[in-house]
Amino acid sequence: MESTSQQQQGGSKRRRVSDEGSTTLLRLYRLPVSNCCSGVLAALRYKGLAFEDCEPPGAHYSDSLQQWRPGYGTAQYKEIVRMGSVPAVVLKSPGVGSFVLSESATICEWLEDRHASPALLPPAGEPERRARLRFVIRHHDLYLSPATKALFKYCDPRSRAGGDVSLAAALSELGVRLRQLEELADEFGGGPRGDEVFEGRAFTLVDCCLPITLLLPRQLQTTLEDRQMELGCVRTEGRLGRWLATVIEHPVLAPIVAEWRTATDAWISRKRSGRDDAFEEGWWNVGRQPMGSVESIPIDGAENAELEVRSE
Ligand SMILES: N[C@@H](CCC(=O)N[C@@H](CS)C(=O)NCC(=O)O)C(=O)O
Repeated sequence: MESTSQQQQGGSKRRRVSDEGSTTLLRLYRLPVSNCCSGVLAALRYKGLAFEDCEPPGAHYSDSLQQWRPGYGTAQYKEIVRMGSVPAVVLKSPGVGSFVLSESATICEWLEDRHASPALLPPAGEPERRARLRFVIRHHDLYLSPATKALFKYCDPRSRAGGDVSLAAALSELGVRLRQLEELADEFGGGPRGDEVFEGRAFTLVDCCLPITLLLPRQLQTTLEDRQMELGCVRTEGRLGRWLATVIEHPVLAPIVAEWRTATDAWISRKRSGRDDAFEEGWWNVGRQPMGSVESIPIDGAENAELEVRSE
């Protein structure tokens, strides 16, 4: 973003992509309950980029579901974002027009290409190191996240009535994917930063994109506790569990985790009620915090010196 200006204030880097009246505007469409949105949000905040923090337009009352629904998947939102999913970004530059992108991993990699510093991937000169991390994110997007989200419907007691064969299969699939991730996390062990960051060497896109998904099964546990939920939870004693417990305290992630917990707890209790009318207008904004301003984020360039030095 050529028009981006950088400010040094109190030792923190703050960069504006969007200023009132300025040339370039970055908008993020997201919802606080969405695990897929958290990675993009974390990457934007880590890089200190300001953006317009928006919900997808098109919220409505669904006659068929008999509940209020947020804007994703609607025709109105699809006019802006073809896939209809969140997260999505829109970059508006005069003379260039709108650039629209969805799919969280693609957005994160685009941010990395546009705003190389502070870096969230190893430099291009280390292709295998980059590829290993991107594999972890691909594993999350293709396998872990869908397996986790498959549990959502069982929060509603109406979905659990009449036998749990499909829930057992869903938990088993999630268990397989989690054990694969635990093995991957072990392979990354032994680096200079220990279990503080997934790679063991630097804070990367994996630290941005995975934590919320990994917190989800525990959050759902109250609902499904009598149903072998342990199978679908990260083991606290392993490297993956130690990393997860540490990384969610990172100043970039902590507010995102807090917002997500509030939103998700509220969503789960609605779902557990088994009542469609519990999903009243605006439920998807419970707990929502304005995240687009970067004023309060301590971005310490030295923190990721390992990536910064190498990318120069
Ligand atoms: N692989 C996608 C998944 C996005 C996704 O499934 N988002 C959900 C919310 S968590 C959504 O927008 N669902 C509604 C839809 O796709 O119509 C990504 O990482 O961006």
